Amino acid sequence: MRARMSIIRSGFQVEHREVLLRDRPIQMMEISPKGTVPVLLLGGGTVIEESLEIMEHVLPWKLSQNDREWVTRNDIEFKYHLDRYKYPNRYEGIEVLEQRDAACKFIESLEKNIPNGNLSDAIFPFVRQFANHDRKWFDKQNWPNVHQWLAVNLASEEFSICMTKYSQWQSS
Ligand SMILES: N[C@@H](CCC(=O)N[C@@H](CS)C(=O)NCC(=O)O)C(=O)O
Repeated sequence: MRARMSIIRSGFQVEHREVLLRDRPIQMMEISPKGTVPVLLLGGGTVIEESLEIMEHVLPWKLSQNDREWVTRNDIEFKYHLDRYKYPNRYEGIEVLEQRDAACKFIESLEKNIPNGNLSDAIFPFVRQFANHDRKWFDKQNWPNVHQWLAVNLASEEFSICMTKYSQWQSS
């Protein structure tokens, strides 16, 4: 999502190949055996396999050190608890509400430091997942800044382009 957002914002030209993770094409596994998306293959043959690095490659400016620290906290701490909150059965000994409480620590930090610009793009897709998992509960929390920030991002034209559904790429 964050890679798509940065491609949309920058106008970086790509040949988009939509991949189904349950049916990964051999062409993808050859250039990126780790098998996760997104993957960006550059003209010179360089492969970029991390969404944040794709973002940094396609945007004409770099994220600041402070932005990178927020992204790291999102990707390591928040995503850890988000995955366990959403999919407790995939892990051993998970107490869902403990995971939700732990994830809230990150949301509470965001509430005091609402991200903007590209940092927002890197983080809001994860907060959207957290919100959607139990939207009624999320909407009742006292996070006015986060609620407004999320609503603005979800209503953006870039996000609606980002959500366009594509059919699976087929090699010809
Ligand atoms: N650190 C990677 C994580 C990528 C990632 O986990 N992508 C998910 C989809 S959003 C995936 O490909 N999962 C498939 C799998 O892990 O088998 C990044 O941000 O680029």
